[in-house]
Amino acid sequence: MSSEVILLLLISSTTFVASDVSQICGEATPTALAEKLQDSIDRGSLWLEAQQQLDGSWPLSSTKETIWALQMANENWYRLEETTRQLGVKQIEIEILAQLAHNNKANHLWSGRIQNRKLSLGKFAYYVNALNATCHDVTNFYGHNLVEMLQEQMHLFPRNGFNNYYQYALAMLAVCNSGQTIKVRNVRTLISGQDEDGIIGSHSGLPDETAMAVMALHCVLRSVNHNIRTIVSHAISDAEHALLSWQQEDGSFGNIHSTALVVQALTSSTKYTPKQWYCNDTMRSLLAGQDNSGSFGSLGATVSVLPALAGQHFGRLKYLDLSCKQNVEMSVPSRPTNSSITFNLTIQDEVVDENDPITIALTAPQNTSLYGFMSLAAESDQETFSFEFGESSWGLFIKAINGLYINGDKNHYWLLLDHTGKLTQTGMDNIYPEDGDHYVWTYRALL
Ligand code: B12
Repeated sequence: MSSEVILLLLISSTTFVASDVSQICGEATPTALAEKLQDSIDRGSLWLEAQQQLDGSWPLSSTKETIWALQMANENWYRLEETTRQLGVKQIEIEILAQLAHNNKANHLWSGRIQNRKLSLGKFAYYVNALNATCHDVTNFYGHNLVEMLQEQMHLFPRNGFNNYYQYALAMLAVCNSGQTIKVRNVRTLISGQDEDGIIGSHSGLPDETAMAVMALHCVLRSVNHNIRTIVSHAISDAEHALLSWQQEDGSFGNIHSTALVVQALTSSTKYTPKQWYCNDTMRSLLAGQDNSGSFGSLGATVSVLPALAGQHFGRLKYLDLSCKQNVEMSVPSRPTNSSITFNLTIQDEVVDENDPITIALTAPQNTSLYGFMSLAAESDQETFSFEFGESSWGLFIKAINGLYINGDKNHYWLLLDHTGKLTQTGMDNIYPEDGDHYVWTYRALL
């Protein structure tokens, strides 16, 4: 049998049951748009499934996020009981059980330091949400009450590895989505991150944290008592207002990751109708980010976009009809060709600026990623340049350069700037420098 025939058989045997998107932007949703959305969800889901590795996991330790997204975008994804899907879900069970076995005491489960391999509370929240979405009882998961474990640790916010409101909101969503009552003090903590403009948290002017927080607050709204409900409603209203101020001419809310999250947040809004936030345009801007393979540019982006296209949001898990009754290499660091290019990389420390910035000229074949350049430089002269990194669904994340480590307790991080001094939109493995370019790694204290 030819490989094309096998591929065709595989595709036609894979079924998705996407949410009904015919009215995703209300009654004014054009039929043609709804059809495109449907097609896009199917292609994106197929692409995500194609990234699954032989052992059932997804690359970049992203199995939990991917399964959560697939389940959100395709109700009954898990119930369809295809072996590979079952294997993926088993993989998250194994990963979390391995962590629990590693240290049976909840207090020791969490990593205080990003450098070691223990689990951060934010990641733990992802697991709980993914398990929730795939019909597990997270209050009795092989005898462990995962929700209680999460709640016991939430008051430690902010701490290294659990220090932004995006993560805090994820934890609140995990508790809320499992149907448990969220503590008033947790709600207050999230709201305390809101400034007078309605923005929650801060990430270099992106709406991502605010959007995730809005979803968490919507989720808890029904279960909190009357006194705090008014406060939560106000916080949501201000945050949604702030989200709208990010909207661009084309309907997007910044880059595709931010847009996907804001769409999810506004989908949960009871105040703003889809028409008020130009939903048709926004959806079209998301669709424009999909390539022929079905991907939205990366695993992380595809995971955020699919639930948004399906009209779902992370706070809706507990209302989904989940019917619970019943090796692919990701980031290729370089794509070498014959001709070489050279560009400058500056490394500077804004925290202790006694040391002068250093600038090194890096040379590598054309179409080498910034990560590829840096790897070559480190290989050739470790004394001048070295770095360490970790991975996530977005790719590779810098943890140290020339021995200077990020410090979550102090909020000191390495950030990447382009030649105009602006933060780049992606990480080092997704940037392909051109001849004469100039990038800067800067060690900065964030507020
Ligand atoms: C908080 C945050 C940060 C914090 C992370 C530390 C902290 N205080 O927690 C800081 C400010 C340091 C940061 C830095 C950067 N970030 Co950031 N960040 C986020 C945000 C808002 C939430 C991440 C999170 O906590 N997730 C929840 C936890 C549970 O999941 P996690 O896998 O454990 O999360 C970790 C990784 O996401 C990692 N991380 C954060 N940013 C980035 C970026 C890249 C490229 C990688 C590989 C990893 C990574 O740090 C998280 C905490 O440990 C996301 C928004 C989003 N939509 O995901 C953007 C986001 C992931 N960041 C992004 C970007 C572009 C960056 C930078 C490259 C910006 C820059 N030019 O310097 C740098 C990374 C530089 C590096 N060191 O390699 C983009 C990635 C887009 C892409 N296509 O790659 C996102 C999606 C924002 C957006 N809408 O564009 N970020």
